[in-house]
Amino acid sequence: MSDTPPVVYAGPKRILSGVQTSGQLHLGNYLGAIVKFVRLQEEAECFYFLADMHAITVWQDPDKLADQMREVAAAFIASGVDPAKAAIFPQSAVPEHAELAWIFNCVARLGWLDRMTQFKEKSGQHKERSSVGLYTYPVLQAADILVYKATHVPVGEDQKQHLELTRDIAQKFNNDFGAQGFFPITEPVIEGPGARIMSLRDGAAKMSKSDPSDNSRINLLDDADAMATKIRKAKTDPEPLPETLDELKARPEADNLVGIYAALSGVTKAQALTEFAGKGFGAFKPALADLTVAKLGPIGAEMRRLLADPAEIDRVLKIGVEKARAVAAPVVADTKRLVGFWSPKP
Ligand code: AQP
Repeated sequence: MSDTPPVVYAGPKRILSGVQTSGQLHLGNYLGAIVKFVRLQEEAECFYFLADMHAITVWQDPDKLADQMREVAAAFIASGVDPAKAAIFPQSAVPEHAELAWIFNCVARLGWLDRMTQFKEKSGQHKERSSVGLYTYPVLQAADILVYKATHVPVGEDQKQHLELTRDIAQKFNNDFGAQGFFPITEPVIEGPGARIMSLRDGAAKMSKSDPSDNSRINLLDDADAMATKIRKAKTDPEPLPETLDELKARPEADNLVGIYAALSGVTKAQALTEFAGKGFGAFKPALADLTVAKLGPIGAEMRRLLADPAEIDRVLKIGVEKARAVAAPVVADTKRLVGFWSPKP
């Protein structure tokens, strides 16, 4: 063993996250990720990308993909992400993501990817008919993060395993190429009651864009009536809300609705329970619907306003691409040098 202490990453704090451009954004994306994007932009340099390359790991209509991407951009901005503070850009417009992903494909081990539960869930019974991209998706995700040497990644709990893979890839790259401290060992930012929002129809399933039932999720572009109706119809049980978190945990649907209430009002689940313990869903659901409409209604309205001027969104994205490439290009150049790729003699 060498006496030299391991070199730790000494670069600046940087935040990176992305959202797939695969359909309408929902409350889970908002509470699990976008709310944190807004908070973190005050703390460090931020890069928020529109994950169109991840989106095409399953079929996307080419006539709709660019508009879906603008919709996610509009959701970020309408929620309070400030393009003057954070770079917002389409993943496919920064080729360094794909370039680094190939190198990482050669660093990551098959056994690591075989353990990824999201691939198992998304490929279901049809593994051999899934795209190769769906399988290597977490490797591209590692490249998305490390191409900016991001130190912190705000995500929902479903992404925890992928973040662990990113850390493994960074560590193995640093070891293999004698470059300790070159890539940071990125920290996930997963916290609070919004980190895992469940389907309104099934407390055991994650709220998801790809759930065939629209009633399972609140979309950011739903109108007030649709939001209130979905909450009114949300699956629950006949009991009044309990006093303790332990009792709540045993009732997944009630737990989810209380979690949504807590996350939207910026309190803990325990605090939300003190307000509603002993009350039935007849009292709780209308309060939750009012809160949801009050929080998300203005975001949907602002998204519609922004989407009416796609050229303005594109202007913001072009600036974001420039900011992103200015950081990503030198990281890829350094990575290629470490790998030993050719560069012309000066
Ligand atoms: N239900 C959720 N609760 C909390 N956070 C969530 N996120 C997604 N669903 C929830 C977080 O939102 C960010 C963007 O996710 P994504 O759209 O890139 O991918 P996803 O996790 O696969 O989201 P969906 O809605 O489930 O999409 P589909 O159905 O297309 O797979 C991430 O930070 C994620 O954690």
